[in-house]
Amino acid sequence: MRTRNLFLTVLAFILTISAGEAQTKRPSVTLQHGAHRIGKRMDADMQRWREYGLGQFLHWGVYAVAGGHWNGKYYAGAAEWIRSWNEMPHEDYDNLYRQFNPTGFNAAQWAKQAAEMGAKYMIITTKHHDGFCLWHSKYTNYTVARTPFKRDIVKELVDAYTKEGIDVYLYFSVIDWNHPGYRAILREEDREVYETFKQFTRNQLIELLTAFPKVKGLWFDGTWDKAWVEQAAFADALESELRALHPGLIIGSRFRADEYGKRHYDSNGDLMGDYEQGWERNLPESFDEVRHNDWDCVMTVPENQWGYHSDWRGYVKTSHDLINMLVKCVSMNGNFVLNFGPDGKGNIRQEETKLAKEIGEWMKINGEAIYGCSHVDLKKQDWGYFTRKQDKIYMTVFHLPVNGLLTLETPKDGNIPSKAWLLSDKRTLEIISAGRNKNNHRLYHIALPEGFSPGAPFVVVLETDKDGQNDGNAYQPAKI
Ligand code: FHN
Repeated sequence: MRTRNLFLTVLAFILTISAGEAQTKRPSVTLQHGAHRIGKRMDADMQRWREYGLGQFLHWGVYAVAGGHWNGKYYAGAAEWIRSWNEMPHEDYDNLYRQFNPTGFNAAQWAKQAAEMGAKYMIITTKHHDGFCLWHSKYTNYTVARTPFKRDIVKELVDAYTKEGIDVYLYFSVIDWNHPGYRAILREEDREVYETFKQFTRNQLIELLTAFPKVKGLWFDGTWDKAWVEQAAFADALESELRALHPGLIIGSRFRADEYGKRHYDSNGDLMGDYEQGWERNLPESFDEVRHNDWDCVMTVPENQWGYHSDWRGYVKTSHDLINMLVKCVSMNGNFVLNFGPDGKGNIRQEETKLAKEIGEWMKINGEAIYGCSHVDLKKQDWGYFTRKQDKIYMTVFHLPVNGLLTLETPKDGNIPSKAWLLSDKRTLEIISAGRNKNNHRLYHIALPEGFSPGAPFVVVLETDKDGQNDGNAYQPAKI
């Protein structure tokens, strides 16, 4: 009897332990159309993507002709959505292409401006939700070929940006308000016509990759409709087909859902696609939020305008705001993609040109702290952000402390700073050892030159030394 009791106790103990383990384990659902890789994609193409730091987004289409107004009325939504506004009859919108004649368009000039801003990649809206194609698609008549302008804009942009050394990615909206088979929700009677839409989508994607073999990836949008989310098997097969057609192709997490309708992260919590594509006009607050994945953040200059709106209202970001976001992204292993919405004549608006110039000037001096840089496992400080490249740590400062001291904290066995200087003019900065905190982390102050007040974000470079064990400091707990 005692043996039996002992056996039951041991069994209960084992069951308790296993139940506890099961609770902490990741969910494990058998998926056919979930993530096909766990963890980061590590090939050379993806490494190149990871090192971009800064990109440019271009939203351009026939909506730029309307510029956020119709019949003298102001549209408060995002300009590229104006077709969905009650004040704009669909028929009017669908005829806008007849007025699309951007004679000021000069792809080489746009590419030069982007290069001077410091962008390493560009994403162009080949087709937004309205279905209008900026390339000569043979699968629809609703393309630039039928406008007075006629020229293949995607081709000109791919050539010009590639020539400037900027990698090109193609934005493609799965939502297509112009295709007769497009549906947001599928009723039984729509299934047949929706098949034509699926084939059309596949044809266009294959067409794009075949026509523009130099592009590096596809940037999908408009994939949230229930009708599309239900196409897990089709979209998964299509993604594989596109990858096979275009080796090295980079696709983010916004293309397809798994068979349970989960988007971006599958039902097991694994990222679907090569990087997380969920940060739009919004940045993660902490590194934990990005779960160690690659990711990008796409950002508008005003609050929410992607396509050209002639009348920006509300707060318009400054170059310092945007540089802050850029550095914050890179400090958490993300790329920052700044949007431009050229007007209906093919001109980039003055406000955007000014920002591009200011960002470019900053990047010329400080780009070393951005390109090829990644997250640093150091406690975030109030003055700004850390980034790292090989043996160098960069401190990009946005908030200058009144005492002129930039504090940093290194873990118990971490490297210690051995040399610090200003990136802009190489002036050496004093490193003051400031003891340890209650976690036994070492504290240091980097002393800025007397009266230093650059009026713009600036970068301090740090070299570190592993041999910091005998700095003579030890934390002495206070008696309280
Ligand atoms: O609806 C679009 C919007 O117009 C714009 O293209 C952005 C860019 O990421 N994407 C969609 C909203 O998520």
